Amino acid sequence: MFIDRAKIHVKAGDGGNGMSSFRREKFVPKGGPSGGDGGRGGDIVLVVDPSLNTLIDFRYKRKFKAGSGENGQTSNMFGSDAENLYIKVPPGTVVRDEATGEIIGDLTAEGQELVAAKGGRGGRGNARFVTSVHRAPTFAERGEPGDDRTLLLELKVLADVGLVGYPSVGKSSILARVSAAKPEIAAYHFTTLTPVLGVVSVREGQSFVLADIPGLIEGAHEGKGLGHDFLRHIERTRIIVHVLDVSGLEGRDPIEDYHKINDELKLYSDKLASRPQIVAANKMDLPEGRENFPRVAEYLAKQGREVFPISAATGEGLPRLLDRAVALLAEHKDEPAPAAGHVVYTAPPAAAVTIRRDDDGAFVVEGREIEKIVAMTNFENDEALRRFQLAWRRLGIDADLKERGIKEGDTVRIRGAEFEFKE
Ligand SMILES: Nc1nc2c(ncn2[C@@H]2O[C@H](COP(=O)(O)OP(=O)(O)OP(=O)(O)O)[C@@H](O)[C@H]2O)c(=O)[nH]1
Ligand SMILES: [Mg+2]
Repeated sequence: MFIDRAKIHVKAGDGGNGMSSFRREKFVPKGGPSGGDGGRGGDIVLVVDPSLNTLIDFRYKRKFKAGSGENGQTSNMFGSDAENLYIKVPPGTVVRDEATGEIIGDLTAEGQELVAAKGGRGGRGNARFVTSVHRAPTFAERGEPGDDRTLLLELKVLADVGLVGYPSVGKSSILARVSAAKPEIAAYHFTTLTPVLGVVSVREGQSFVLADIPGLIEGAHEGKGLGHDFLRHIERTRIIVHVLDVSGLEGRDPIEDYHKINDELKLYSDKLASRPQIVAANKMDLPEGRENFPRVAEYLAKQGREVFPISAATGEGLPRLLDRAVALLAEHKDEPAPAAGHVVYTAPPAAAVTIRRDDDGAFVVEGREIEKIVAMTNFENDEALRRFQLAWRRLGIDADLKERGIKEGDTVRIRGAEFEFKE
């Protein structure tokens, strides 16, 4: 089966905790602070593997977690960094952050990488907090939590040339004729339910990827037939070969078909409508095809459209069509533009702190920065606690809480931790 959408959950590694320790050496009465930093948590990195062509693996494995950094140690030893976790995806994978709906990556080229979730940095050990006035700090930071998010993956076929047209006009028959692909071919509509790719070798060293795209019908742009799903795929082809059943075997007029399909492309997006397009007038082996062809050809010529009479059944006319496709591809080398090589996802700016009440009356404080600070603070240490209070004041949370009517002794919750409010 061809799976072209998947939802996965990724959790980057947490940073290791910083260490709080003091040197103990022979003959040195009082050693200085020597706690090392924690190591960095592993990133979650998506990487393009051209040997894949579906997202099917994500049906079975949907959760990914990178390792945490090692904790810092005594004697100024740093914890080691965790390894990144690489997840292989097929070329043509578009990555969205579920929470914001924003596209965070468009992975097209072999080896292209996207850091989809950043590992947390290691907490600093107490040796890092020495200042001229504070020679023996006893506190250390905890590691920063790694990013945690749900990603929506969507595979859009990447092909040089797309076969577009009504059902049963012979798109799959063409692909089967000119490549080694073996799409299903049958007289009923919507035989092809998912795109099929084939490599077409025209002459020595000249080849391109041809996509057989499921048939379109009127109303496709609003979801009729197989609709949107496949218009999406056409978006990623550089050239469109519009296939018409010129024999009118099914009682439709090929000229009307031509307009209806182009209207659908246009209604879906102007970009699709303006993509280079040539017409393949198929089923020329049938007498009705030969009869209709002059009229259709004349009409399309007036529209400024190149048209090629072909028969997928006999192979007639196909070499000329393919030669023209190769020439057009050479003219339109760099569309659609490939995405940048390496993209690092940056989290949205720390949203302002929000405060809400829990059912039991407790005040719940939410916000990326304060939650991070809570996670990195060791509350058992007085000095760490004092630093926390400074950050708390800097973020102006006290004032907000008072505005919401907080009183001495009320409960405040942040990221699972509970505090008692004191003036
Ligand atoms: N006589 C004749 N029949 C053809 C030709 N090309 C395709 N057909 C027949 O037309 C029917 C539909 O062909 P397909 O290739 O499955 O059509 P399709 O466009 O892929 O159709 P969908 O996948 O349903 O969108 C089949 O019965 C084919 O054998 C041709 O050149 N000549
Ligand atoms: Mg087909």
